[in-house]
Amino acid sequence: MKLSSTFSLLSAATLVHGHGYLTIPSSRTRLGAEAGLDSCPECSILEPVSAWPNLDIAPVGRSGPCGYNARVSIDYNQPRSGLWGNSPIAKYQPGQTIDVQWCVDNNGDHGGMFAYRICTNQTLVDKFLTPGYLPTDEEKQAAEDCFEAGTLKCTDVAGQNCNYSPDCSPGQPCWRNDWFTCNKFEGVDRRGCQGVDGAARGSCYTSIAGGYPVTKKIKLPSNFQSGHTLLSFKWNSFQTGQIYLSCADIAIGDGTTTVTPPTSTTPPAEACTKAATTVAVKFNEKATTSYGQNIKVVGSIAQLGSWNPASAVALSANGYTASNPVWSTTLNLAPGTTFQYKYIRTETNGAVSWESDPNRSYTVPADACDGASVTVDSTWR
Ligand SMILES: [Cu+2]
Repeated sequence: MKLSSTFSLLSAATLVHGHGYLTIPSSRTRLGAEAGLDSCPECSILEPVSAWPNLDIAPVGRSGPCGYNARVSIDYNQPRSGLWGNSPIAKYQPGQTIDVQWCVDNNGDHGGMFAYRICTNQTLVDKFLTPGYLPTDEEKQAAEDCFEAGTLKCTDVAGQNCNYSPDCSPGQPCWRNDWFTCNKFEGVDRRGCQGVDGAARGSCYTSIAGGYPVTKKIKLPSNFQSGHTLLSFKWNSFQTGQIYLSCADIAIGDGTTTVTPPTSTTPPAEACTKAATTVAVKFNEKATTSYGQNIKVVGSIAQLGSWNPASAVALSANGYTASNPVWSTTLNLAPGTTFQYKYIRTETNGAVSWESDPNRSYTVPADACDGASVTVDSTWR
């Protein structure tokens, strides 16, 4: 039986649910399908919502940044032991440009725009990495807001063609090319999202009518590292009031705090004539203080008072000026020592104020040569 194109599109929207999910890197949704748990990986839908023309006004609700599949009752915001969310499935470097791909089903190519996002607030992301823990709707929304703030712009990739949506008009909120766009929804040639790659039907897996891959490049943040974080994918439908979300567990860098070493610790071309037994670690903390206040450093190792403010190491204000209010001290620490620390501010009456969370952390260079020194600069927070 031959249906009019309008009728068949409406059927797709109302009778068949779902139509896109992140495939490269492997999303939790893809892993759910490969494990045989999720019979329709393209069916994680946030609906009904306002998906167009404003791309980021819809509350994310139960779907969260990783998606909820109501058809099979799987919440991808919660790790599942042995299957997803327990460890990164891909490891990248900060600032690396990578290929990403999602898959759109032939029956549900609703056109529209899509984005890839990184949330650099590890505390928010950790809610989605905790075994056995299901994030609350409030935690899902807080993370979603963070992911939206961390949209990886199409325009960040040199040479990538970043167009405006042919289904959006100048002046509308969707008129932006930091997001990626599908082709024209009702285009006669290479239409919709499937037209972006123009690949053959079935080139990627969907359960309903065969999938078409949609491939782009994104540039990961250069100033963020995490041993385990999430890449979230979001597709806003043009045709229907639907948003599709999925996410992948990835690593960016080695997850340690990066501190720029001064030139004196630049790795030597040849081995040291003598390895260091201690390294002079200079702590510079910019903190504007008033008369009677002092800055100290306290941390997890004995040399830093084992977190006891009474045993904290006092910094000197010898280099302090109004334009550069720096407090300093130098400690000789063993190579390879790892510790956490914070600065505190003390008053003459003994009151102590701590810097805000999280704790700072540092590892003394393990392969330092004799006489090496390093400087750790920071600013009161
Ligand atoms: Cu649909």
